[in-house]
Parts: sequence; C-alpha cells; structure tokens
Amino acid sequence: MDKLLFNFQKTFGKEADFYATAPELLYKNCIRVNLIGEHIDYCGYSVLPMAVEQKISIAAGFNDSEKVQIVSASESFAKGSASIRQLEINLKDIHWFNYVFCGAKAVEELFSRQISRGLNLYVSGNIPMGSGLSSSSALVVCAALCFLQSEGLAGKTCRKELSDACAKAERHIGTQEEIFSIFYQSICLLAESGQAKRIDFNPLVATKVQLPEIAAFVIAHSCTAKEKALSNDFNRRVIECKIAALALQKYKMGTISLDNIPKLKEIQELYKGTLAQMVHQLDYAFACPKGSRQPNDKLSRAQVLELLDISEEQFATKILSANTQDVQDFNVFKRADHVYLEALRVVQFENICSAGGDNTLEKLGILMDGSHWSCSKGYECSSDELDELTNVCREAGAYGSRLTGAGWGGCCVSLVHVDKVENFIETIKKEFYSKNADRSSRLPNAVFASIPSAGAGIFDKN
Ligand code: NG1
Ligand code: MG
Repeated sequence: MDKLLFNFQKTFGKEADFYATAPELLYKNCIRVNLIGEHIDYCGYSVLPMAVEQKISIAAGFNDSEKVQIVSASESFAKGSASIRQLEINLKDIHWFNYVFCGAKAVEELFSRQISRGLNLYVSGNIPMGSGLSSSSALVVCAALCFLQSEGLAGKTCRKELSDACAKAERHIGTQEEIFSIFYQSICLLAESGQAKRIDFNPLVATKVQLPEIAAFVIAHSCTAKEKALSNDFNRRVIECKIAALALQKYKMGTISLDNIPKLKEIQELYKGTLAQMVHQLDYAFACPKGSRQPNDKLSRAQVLELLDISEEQFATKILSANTQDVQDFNVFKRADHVYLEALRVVQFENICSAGGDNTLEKLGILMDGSHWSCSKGYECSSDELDELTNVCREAGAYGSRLTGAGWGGCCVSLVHVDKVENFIETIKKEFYSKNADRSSRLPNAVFASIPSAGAGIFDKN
C-alpha cells in the first residue's frame, strides 16, 4: 500500500489527500468470479458469484484544476483527464478510464448533483480489463467510492443503492442491460468473507450459499481478452433474448408488449411452467409450420418481423440497440435454450451445496462443465483458447471447469479439491502456459486460487 501512496505522490507531486488519513481498506475493491449462471442476469435469473482476493486500489487527492485526472500503475494504460463539468464518455473512443467517469456519474445520478471538486486518481490492480472477472465494474464501484468521499457523501448511501447506481452508470459506456446486470456491482459491494452468494434481481437480494469446505476455485486467464464495450457481440445476445421472450409471449397471448419487453424469466411466470418445461415451449414457439426451417435455425431479419408481426421501424426503434441496428440474423432459439437450462443449473448448484453428502464436488463439476459447453455451443461466447484451457483444467484434475464472465476471452474458473490446488496449478502451467512465450510471460498473475474475501471496504465501519 505504501507503494500506491508513493506512486501517487510521484505522479501528482503531492500526497494523496484522503487516502493518507483513511483506514487501510478505503478505496479498495474486490472483484468477483461467477461460479455459475452466465448470461442470464439480464434475463432476470439469479446468478452465483463469489468475491475473491484480487483487488483494485485507488489513491485519491484533490486538485484545483476542476479536472478528474486518472493515471494507471500499468504504463500500457493511457492517462485520462476530463473537466468535472463535462464527464461525458465518447462511445466512439472508449478507454479504460471511462469506467472511472462512470463511477463519478453514479454518484452524480444518485445525489442529483454534479461533482464539485477536481480529483487526481492513481489506480492500481492486478486484474486486467476484459478478464470476465468484473474488473470494469470493480473499477466503477471503486471510483464511485472515491467520489463519494471527495464530495463529502460517504455514509449517506448504502451498499444496495450504490450497487444499483453503479450498474446504471455503466450504461454510459454502452453496456446495454444497465439495470439487470447489477450482479457485478452487487457482489463487489455485498460480498462477505468466506461466502458465495446467490444474487436475485428485482428486488436485489443476496443470499449466502455455503460452499463445501473441500472446494477450491482456481481462476486462470486464457491470455486473450475481450472488452465487450468494443464489439456488439454482448448486446446482440441481449437482443436475441428479447426476441425469444417476445416470440414466446406472442405464442401464448397472441400479442406482444413492445413498450415493456418481458424478460425470459417473466415469460416463465406467464407460462407458469418449470424451467425444463420452458425448453419444450421453445420448440413449439419456434416450430415452422411448413417444415422449411428447424426451430433452432437462425432467423433472418425478415423472419423475425414475420414471427413477431411487427414493422421494420418498430424492430429498429423498440428492440435493437444503437450498435445492433445492422445485424441481419438472429440466433434466437439457441440463446433462450441456454438461458433456461443455465438458470436451472444455478438452482441445482445451490441445492447440491445445501444437501452436502457424497460426491458433492463431482456433482458440482458436472454442472460447471455443462455450463461451459452451453456457453460455447449454445451461446457461442467462448473462444478456442477458453475451450482449450478448460479442457486442460479438466485433464489436470478439475471436477469441472467453465468460462466466467461475458466470455470470448478472459478467465475460466475450475473446481478443484483444496488439497490438490498446488499440483493442479503446476500441471496447467505446464500444459497451457508454457505452450508459447506470450502465455508464459503472463505468469504468475494469470492463475490464482480463490480465497473468498470481504467486499469493498468503505462501509465497513458503519
Ligand atoms: P463481465 O464479462 O464480467 O463484464 C458481463 C455482464 C454481466 C453478465 C456477464 C455474463 C455487464 C457490466 N456485465 O460480465 O452482467 O451478463 O457478462 O454472465 O454488463
Ligand atoms: Mg467487464
């Protein structure tokens, strides 16, 4: 920590103001690893993340320039600066430091007022962006904590309110599902020592899930990263889920509510069916009467309009997002199929944890592998490297291994017996990381065993 303060002083030529007087834990934020439940939060379904040790830290100090100035400990990260009167994010020119501006926006929106004082921020952390470990959201939350403090607002909000505000603020960077993707922020803020949480949405509730004592989770980076703000792959999936929900609504009701697009979970409530039954409903809703198309085929834009009985204009304005306007085909069935089965795996994972007994790790591992293949084949959000890495992990003795976070790169998480962690890590170093120079250069930060840890520290005194 001394190093952080030292570097702040070296960079900005004066001491970090409130870091120096603040307790150790201020402005640190943990990251989370999602154990199971991928790409279902924005469909309304619960997910099961765990907070881990790795942290982002920010040292902060006032400046008189009415600017927010941001420097990263990593030299490959550009410096950022913006006037406090114009903390706008240019979506055509996204940089890592925009997540800091999102944190400022969260505070502005939460208290309906503008940031009033310039701030110098020095950011350090050992987690790369685009790792699938919510590093971006951890940065948003961590920055928001700094602005709360600098504006004299610390202690005037609670974790839930702040999670919500941070999640909404991440939309400034083009992530589409603002409100529903709050699980990042929420686990960052709601995590408690030694626990995984089931996070439910609407209303936001975090419920403790006791993991087996012999379970360790090893997180390993695939050495390829994907920043989802830079492509439309993520938002495209969100749209495909919306189309699926509308198609199911149409099949059941004969009409659709374009002004209030239902989530797949609300559709399940409409059908009053189990998750497994919903998978069958998909077959009916997407069956093609003339047999010219299989239910799981891609739909062309014209077929979507026909299925939902809407105009091109309604489609473009009510359903598509800014960066999906030009998309011509939609993989609707496969995406919804993944969502319902993945939601079911989350329920099963939690049930197995609470039942305990024989073969618990084996059972959890099967669910994790199932989740990975569903992400890879059904949601198509894996990558060659992630498929390779998860295979290496399984062969090295993991009970199960899966990509975590949005995917297309980033990390995987593997379930390993606590006594086998060291051996396991040695094996994957040999079988994956030593395969080329780029991979080996990323060690030792690329792999770590997770120690469930406490969430962001600013509220810990209250
Ligand atoms: P990552 O890759 O950790 O940023 C993204 C979404 C999550 C969730 C996962 C997939 C944001 C801010 N994050 O996570 O809400 O949908 O993908 O499960 O949109
Ligand atoms: Mg992210």
